Amino acid sequence: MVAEALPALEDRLEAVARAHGFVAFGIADASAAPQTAERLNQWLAEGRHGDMIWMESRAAQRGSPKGLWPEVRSVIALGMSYAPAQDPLALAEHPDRGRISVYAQGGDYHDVVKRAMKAVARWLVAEAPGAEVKVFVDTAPVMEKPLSAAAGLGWQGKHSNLVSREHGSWLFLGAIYTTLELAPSNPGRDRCGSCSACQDACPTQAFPAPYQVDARRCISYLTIEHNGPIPLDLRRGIGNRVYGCDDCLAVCPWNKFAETAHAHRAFLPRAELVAPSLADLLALDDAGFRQVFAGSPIKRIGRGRMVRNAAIAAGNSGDAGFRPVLERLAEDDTPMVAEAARWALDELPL
Ligand code: B12
Ligand code: SF4
Ligand code: SF4
Repeated sequence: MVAEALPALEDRLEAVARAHGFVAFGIADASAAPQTAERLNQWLAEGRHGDMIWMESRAAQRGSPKGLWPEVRSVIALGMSYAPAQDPLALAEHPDRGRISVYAQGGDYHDVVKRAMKAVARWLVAEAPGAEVKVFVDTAPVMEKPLSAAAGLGWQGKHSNLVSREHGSWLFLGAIYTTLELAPSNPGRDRCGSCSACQDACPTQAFPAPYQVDARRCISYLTIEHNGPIPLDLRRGIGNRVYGCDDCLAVCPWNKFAETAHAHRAFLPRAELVAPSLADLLALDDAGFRQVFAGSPIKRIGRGRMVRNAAIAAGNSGDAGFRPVLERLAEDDTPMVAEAARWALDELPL
C-alpha cells in the first residue's frame, strides 16, 4: 500500500495561517526586494522620518532581512483584515466629533497579530524540527510593506501602503523570518495604473511624489508620533482628526472588493472610539485617558498628545462653544496642550 503524500509544507503552512485569522499569506526569498535598502536610506537622508529616530538608528538591519538576521532564508508575509463596515470619511462633516482612524478603533493589532503569528511559527517549528523563526509586527526594524509585496500579498500603492486585490488597503501586516528555505510566491504586480485618488485626497500634501510619503507632513505622524507643537501651516488640514488619518486609504478604488466579513473580529470598533465627542476628549485627565484607551493602540500616545490633537480639532470646528474648556487648557501644565489651546482660541469666533 502506498502512503498518501502530505500536501507541500508551504500549503499546510498557509492553511494554518488562515486558521489563525490571516486572510493574506505569501512567501518571499530573504533576498527579495533588493531596492528597498537604498530607498529607505534615501528617505532617511531627506529627513522624511521627522523625529522618528528609531527609523534611522537600525537602518542597516531594517533595509534587508539578512541585515537583521544573516541566517534568514525565507520571509513568511501575513495580512489580517480590518476592513471597516462604515465609510471612514463620514465624520468629516461632524466638527463636534473627533476622528480616530479605523485601525485604532478596535483591539490593539500589535497584540492580536503577534499572538496569531507566534501560533503559526510554533506550528512551523514543530513541523520542521531544526528550523529557527522570528516573528515581527510593526515595531521591529523590518520593512513589512515591500516584503509583503515581494511575497505576493499585493503591491505598494501610490500611497505607499500595501494594496490587496481582495482586501484593498485594509490589511495589517506581519512577517515571520525563518532559516527554512521555502518555495517563494509570485510577487505582487502594481495595479495603480493612472489612478491618483490617494495623492489628490491627502489634506496636507504629504506625497512629494507617487509612492513616497513625507512623514513630517502626514497627519498620522503629526497626531501619533510627533510629541510637540504641530507646525502651524498643517493644523487646518488636520480638521477633526485626533488620531491618525485614513483618507488616502479610504479613497482607493480597490477597497470595493474588501469585504467587512473578512475583518478579524478583534478589530470590530469599540462604540466609544467610533465618534468620540471633542468635549469629552478635551476634558480627559491622565487617569481618564488611561481608562478610555486601555487595550487600544491609542494608549501609547498618552493624554498630552490626545488633548493637543483635540484642541486643534476644536480650533478647526468654528464652534465658539469650545472657548471655556480651551481657556482652561491654555493654562495646562503640558506645554504642547497649552499652546494648542491658545492657537485654537485665536481661530474661534468670540
Ligand atoms: C514608519 C511608519 C509610518 C510612518 C511613515 C509612513 C511611511 N509611508 O513610511 C507614519 C507615522 C507616517 C505612518 C503612517 C501610517 N501607517 Co505606518 N508604519 C510605519 C512602519 C513602522 C515603517 C514603514 C517604513 O519602513 N517606512 C520607510 C519608507 C522608506 O518605506 P516605504 O513606505 O515602504 O517606502 C517605499 C516607497 O517610498 C518606495 N519608493 C521610493 N521611491 C520610489 C520610486 C518608485 C518609482 C516606486 C515605484 C517606489 C518608490 O520604496 C520604498 C521602500 O519600499 C510600518 C511597519 C513596518 N515595520 O514596516 C508601519 C505600517 C507601514 N503602517 C501602517 C499603517 C496602517 C499606517 C497608517 C494607515 C495609519 C493611519 N491610519 O493613520 C498611516 C498611512 C500613511 C501612509 N500613507 O503611509 C501599516 C500598513 C499596512 C499596509 N497595508 O500597508 C504598517 C505596515 C504597520 C503594520 N504592521 O500593519 N506609518
Ligand atoms: S494618512 Fe492622511 S495625511 Fe497621511 S499621507 Fe495619507 S491622506 Fe495624507
Ligand atoms: S488610490 Fe489609486 S493610486 Fe492610490 S493606491 Fe489606490 S489604486 Fe493606487
